[in-house]
This record gives sequence, structure tokens and C-alpha cells, in this order.
Amino acid sequence: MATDPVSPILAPGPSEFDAHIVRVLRHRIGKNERAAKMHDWYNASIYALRDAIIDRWIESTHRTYESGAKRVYYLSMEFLIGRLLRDALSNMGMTREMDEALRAHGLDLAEIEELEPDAALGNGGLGRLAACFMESLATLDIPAYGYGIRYVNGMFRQRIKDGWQVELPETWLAHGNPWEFDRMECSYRIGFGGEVLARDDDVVWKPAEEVEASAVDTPVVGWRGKRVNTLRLWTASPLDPIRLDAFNAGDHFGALEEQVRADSLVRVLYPADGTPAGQELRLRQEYFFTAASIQDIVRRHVQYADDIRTLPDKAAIQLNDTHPSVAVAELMRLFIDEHGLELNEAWELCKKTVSYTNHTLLPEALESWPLPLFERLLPRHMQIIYAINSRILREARKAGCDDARISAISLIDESGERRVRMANLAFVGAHSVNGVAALHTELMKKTVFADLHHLYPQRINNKTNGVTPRRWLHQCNPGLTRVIREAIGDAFLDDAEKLADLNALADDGALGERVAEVKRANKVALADHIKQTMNIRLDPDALFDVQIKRIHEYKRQLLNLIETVALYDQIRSHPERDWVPRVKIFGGKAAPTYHNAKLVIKLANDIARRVNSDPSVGGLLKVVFVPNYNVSLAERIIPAADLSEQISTAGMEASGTGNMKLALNGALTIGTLDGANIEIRDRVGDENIVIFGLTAEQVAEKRANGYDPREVVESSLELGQALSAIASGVFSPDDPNRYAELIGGIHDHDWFMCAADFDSYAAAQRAVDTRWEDQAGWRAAAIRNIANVGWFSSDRTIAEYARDIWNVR
Ligand code: B1H
Repeated sequence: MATDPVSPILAPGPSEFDAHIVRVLRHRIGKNERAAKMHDWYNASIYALRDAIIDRWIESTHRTYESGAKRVYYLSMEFLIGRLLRDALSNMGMTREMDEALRAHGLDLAEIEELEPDAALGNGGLGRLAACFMESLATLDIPAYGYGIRYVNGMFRQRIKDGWQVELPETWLAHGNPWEFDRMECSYRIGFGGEVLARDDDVVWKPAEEVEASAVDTPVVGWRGKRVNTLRLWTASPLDPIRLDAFNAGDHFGALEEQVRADSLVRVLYPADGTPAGQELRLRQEYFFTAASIQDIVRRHVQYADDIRTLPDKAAIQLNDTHPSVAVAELMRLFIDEHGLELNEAWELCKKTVSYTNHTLLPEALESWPLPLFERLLPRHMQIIYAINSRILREARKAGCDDARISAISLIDESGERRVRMANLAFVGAHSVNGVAALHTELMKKTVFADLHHLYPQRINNKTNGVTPRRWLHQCNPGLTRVIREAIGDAFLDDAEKLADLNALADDGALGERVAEVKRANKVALADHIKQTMNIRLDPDALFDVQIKRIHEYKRQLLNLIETVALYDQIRSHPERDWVPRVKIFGGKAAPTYHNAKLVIKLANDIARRVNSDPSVGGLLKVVFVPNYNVSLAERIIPAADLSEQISTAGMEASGTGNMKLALNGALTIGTLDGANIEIRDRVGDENIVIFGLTAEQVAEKRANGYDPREVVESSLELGQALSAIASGVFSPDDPNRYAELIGGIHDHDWFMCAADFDSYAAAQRAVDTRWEDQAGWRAAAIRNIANVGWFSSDRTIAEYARDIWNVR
């Protein structure tokens, strides 16, 4: 049963809306009520809602043109949207109308919502951040466009077969997409390859291939329907869909080659997450969507402003990581080749317009392209990059940089096979370079960008990530939202920092009980779902301990699993103790080529099989690996979590955003001093979070001075036993050596500090048990978490970008 967290604002009466749905069903779907199937109702519901959204959309666009306001352009390879129906209904204030209209036909809104596929055009945090930002931009009434790729196959669907991850294509568009609008008239030719010709004073790039990029728009509704912005995703088509001569000559496949070439550009999202695919297709995808977006932005500007030089006053282009950083070269190309500007002026305009967000310091995730590849695909851009580079390096020389600094600053990596460094290009081409949490920003200055920071000390700034409280509180947790409204009123619905009013009530046992009731109901709902989908029975009174995120060695799901094994041993050796019943819930996808990450998934499933079927733990410990973790599953799991695992090796998780969502829903965090965990601790207070492990500085120090994990393993009985159990095949009797190498890595180098942090982590887990026994204390701490993480609303983050980077109101 759908509950509207907010009262309707602009909705027509239920009967009117009902009639509208029926009209849509008839005239747009072509069915009457008797013939309509569930899926027809689903489409009709979205079309009917969409009609209300379109009016606002047109009005918002009109307002922007009229006022001549500056627009924000968010360029991102990924937008991890998830489902849109509940979000759009809630933001339009129409949930109740829809619910009642559907009920009049014997339909259940919640069931209709389940029919919507997740738009999973992203890997993880980076893509989901882009989606939260789009919602907050509309909420803050900032005119904005998101630009990306309309992937036909988004993030793969994960199946678990015999405990192993199997990747299946996700076909989210199989039944059409009622949210999108084809804008065939809005299209651009995107070139690749060919040569650069000099004609008199002009330079002309003659690409060898061209494809057409055309826009597909999705409306993004802000909270209370104030503004509707546009998510513009590009799709590709060939200039000549079929070569008739070839077809008629009998070459039926060859005749369609162009079609296939264009399709491949928008076919799949790279499931890389943190390791750029060193593939020509990836670079082609990046240029394809970036060039289309930049051309669209420039066209819009000159159409209305008539002067390319005022672009920075009317447009702010934010690069979401380096994936669209070729934008710097493309913008320069348009300035110089198409608009006749001089290099110097073009460069100043470019910097004023562009800004860049860095999301990771992992060396393997810093994009660079082999120079010959880049030059072959984008010869004109390569020339421009050389021109920029010579400027920058002269500046550096003048500023007194030595050779080492100069080669670190250079846009070309000359240390081995020559490569184009995309992060350096984005850095020099932007007026602002931001990190996504305070620690991460400081580490940017000290490590990866130290030399560029030395040269441009004003450029790096911090914008701590945030999440939209609409999706991640109001919509995913209507029960908690209701309890909060009853306790402190409605102000927090429009300003998440007003959640702080809950602090005064944290020790009020009555509120604690109501919050606990909601949590239990959410846990029952999750347990039901897991029973139905996995046939595992969970005790809703156990502590639900949750680690949901991409599987990555630095995120240390392995540390959690080792501790799980240690706990399993302890429970069996000391059955007389009062163990706190725990459910360990894992969810996440591994990049298909990431061997160790896939092995960790298998290990989780091997441990689950063994532990869950062992009567000697008597239900005190259950382990669940939930398959196909995605946005919709997150919306089920997060409201049901008691404990949030944020246990990355300190210094390696740039920010994290799941940490914020879980705290906002009343989970306590067990975590390292990494990413935004530090700022969460600062806000919820030391007593309401469980911190353990090495600091980023200590990790760096250990790595630099050579540390011996074997010593650590020998000194910790619990760790030693857990590691040997795993390594010797206790959980993999069918293949006893399965985990020998994985565990061997911990003995040999322990790069991610699993051994180094184990004792501290295990002790922290036992401290969690102790806290759990005091339920009143636990509830008060949960309330203090909810109360103090309102600052992590993406509204706050976007307001900071608007003020400090984009200079929009
Ligand atoms: C983040 C990525 C990422 N950082 C490359 N970097 C990718 C890099 O497909 N690729 O090539 C995909 C993703 N993603 C994440 O961004 C950070 O790890 C999180 O800590 C952070 O919260 C999130 C949003 O800033």
C-alpha cells in the first residue's frame, strides 16, 4: 500500500485523475479497461502522470529562456536513476491520487511500481551521485541539463550460479520506455579519425567516419514539482543506415555495417567501476557523448546570446570525473575552428566555463589513452592538446618548476608508452577541481595532483557528496518519514537539516519505540522478500548487518567475511555465551574481469551455505548474499539495516554515499576513518558511530616502510584460525585450494590492510554486540544518526556547487 509522505499540492481530484488514466489507456495505449493488462495500466499511469509533468517542464524551460538565467550542464558517462514512478509521483505530490485512481480499478500502486525496470545506466556511487544531483538541481530551481549516453544495455544483471557471479544483459528498454522523448530534430554529426587540413589560415578537420548523435530527453522533477529539468541522453545512428548497392549485390550484412558501428557506441555501459576499460570503444563513447553535448550547449548559446564570448556567463559545464574530459579539447576546437577565436582567448573562456570533479585517487582508475590511439581517433583534438600543453609547461617553467614537476604536470605521460593524461587535461582546462569529501580533497592535494596543485594552488576545493532525502528517506522509508513528521513536524521535508530537531527527542523512549517499530516492520518486509526470492529464513529480531556496494578489494568485503568466519568459530567454541543474533547481508556486483572480486562473491556464498546449514550456530548467525544489488534493492535493504559496514582501507574510498543513506535511515555505522565517514562521525558524534582501524596516514606509513603481515597473523589467534580455515578449504571442500591465493595475498603483502585492521575490527564488532544489548541506548543512537546527517542532503552539496563553482543563484 502506497503512503504519500507529503500531502498533495497541485493534484487534481482523484476522480478527475482516474478519468485521465482511462482516457490515456484508450487513446494512447489503444485499450479499454476490460482489455487492459497490468502492463497497460503501468504505461497509462506513467503517461497520465507525465502529462502533468510536461506542463511544468515546458513552463520551467520557458522561464529559463525568459530570464536568460545561467544553465548548469552536468556531463556524466553514468546516471544511475533506478525507477522513476514513485519518485515522480512523490515529487509531484500525486501519490495519493494515483493510489486511489488505481484502486478504483482493483489495482495496487505498489504492484504497478514493481513493473518498472531500473534504469541502471551506471556502475555505482558515481552514477548514483549524478542522479541525486539531477533531482537536487531541479529541487533548488536551478536550470540544468544532465548529459549522458542512452545505453541500450545498462549495468549487467547479476545471477548467482553455484555461488559464482554470472553476468546477463540487462534489457531495460525491452518493453519501451514511457518516460523518454525522442528529439530526432536535435542531432549532431560526430566525427572520428581522418585528417586535419590547413587551408589558408583555417584548419579543417576531415573525419574519416561520422555518426549522428540524437537526443532522447527524460524529465527530472524536483521536490514539490517546482521545476522540471532535462536529462538528455544521446543515441547514435548511421548517416547511411543501409548501403543499398551492397545489399542488392547480396552482401546483406556488410550493407548494415554502418548501423552496427553506430549501435555499438550506445550498446553497453562499461561495467568497469574504477578501472577504465583500455578500449578504443570506450574512448569513442566518451568523445561521442561529450562532443554531442558540447555542440548542443554551444548551439543553444549562440542561438540566443549571439556571442560566443559570453558563454561562461550563461553556461557552467561540470565534468563528472575524467570520462567527459575531452570536452576541454572539443570546446577549444569549436571556439577556434568554428568561431574563429584565438587560442588565448579560447583558453580563458574554456577555463571559465568548465569545472571538474575527481572521484578517485586509485592509480588504476586514472584515465589515460595511448597517444597513437588518441591521435588516430581525434587528430585535431591531439593538436589542440599539444598546444595547451606547451602553454601549461611554459607557465610551469616560468613558475620555477623543476623537470620532475614539469613531467608530472604534462598532459602527456612520457614515462613509458606515451599516453594522454585525461585528469591533467581536465585539471588545467577547468577553473575549479573538486574532491568529494574533505579527506579525499586533502589527499588530492598531497598525492595525485600535488604538482598541479603547486602550480594552481587556488583550484582544488572540496564539495562533500550528498544524497537526495526524497528517494533515500521519504520514498524508501515512508514509515520512518511518518514517525518523524509526527515528532517534529514537516519542516525537514523541505530542509533535511531540520532533522536536527530530533536530537531533543533522542532519549525520549516513546520516539525510540516508534522508530524501532518502523525498523522492525522494514526488517520483516526485507525478510519476506529474501524468503520469497532466496528461500532463506531470517529472524527480524536479529541485528541486520549490511554491506552493500560494488565488490572491490579496497572496500574490504573480505575483511567482513574473515570476521564472519571468526565469529562463526567463536559461536561454536563458546555456545554458552549470550551471542547477539546477527544476519550478515552482502550485496554488490564485481566487474566481470575482476578475478578477486568475483572470488569474494563465491566466498560469501560458500560461507553462507556452510553457516546457514549448521545447526550448531542455532540461528545466531546467518549470511546472505543478495543477488543483483541495484537501486531498487537498495531501497528495500537500507530502511531495514541496523548496522552499516563502511570499512574501506583508509585513504581509498573517496567519499561513499551508501554510508549517508544508511545513517539517514537509522543504521549505526561501523567504519574506518575514510571518505565521508569522517564527516559523518563529526556530525553524529563519536558515541554514535563505531570507528576502528588505521588512519589514512598510518596506512601510507605502513606501505612506505614495508610492513610484515605474517607477524600480524601470527600474533592474532582469531585471525590466524579464520584465515587458515578459509585457505585450507573448510568452506570449499569441493575445491580446497579455491581461496589459497586470495588468502596468500594477505600473508604476502596485505595491500588492503585486512590483517592489519582485523583485531581492531573484531573488537569493534564485539562492542557493537554490547551496544545492541542495550536496546534503549541503541535506539537513541539511531535517532541521533538520523537527526544529524541532514547535512548530507545533495541539496546542500548542490547549493555549494552553485555558489562556489557555477556562480548561479
Ligand atoms: C567512484 C569511480 C569510477 N570513483 C571509473 N570513481 C569508472 C571510476 O567505469 N569507470 O571507468 C566508474 C566509476 N566511482 C566513486 O564515486 C567513489 O569510489 C565513491 O567513494 C564516491 O562516493 C562516488 C561518488 O563520488
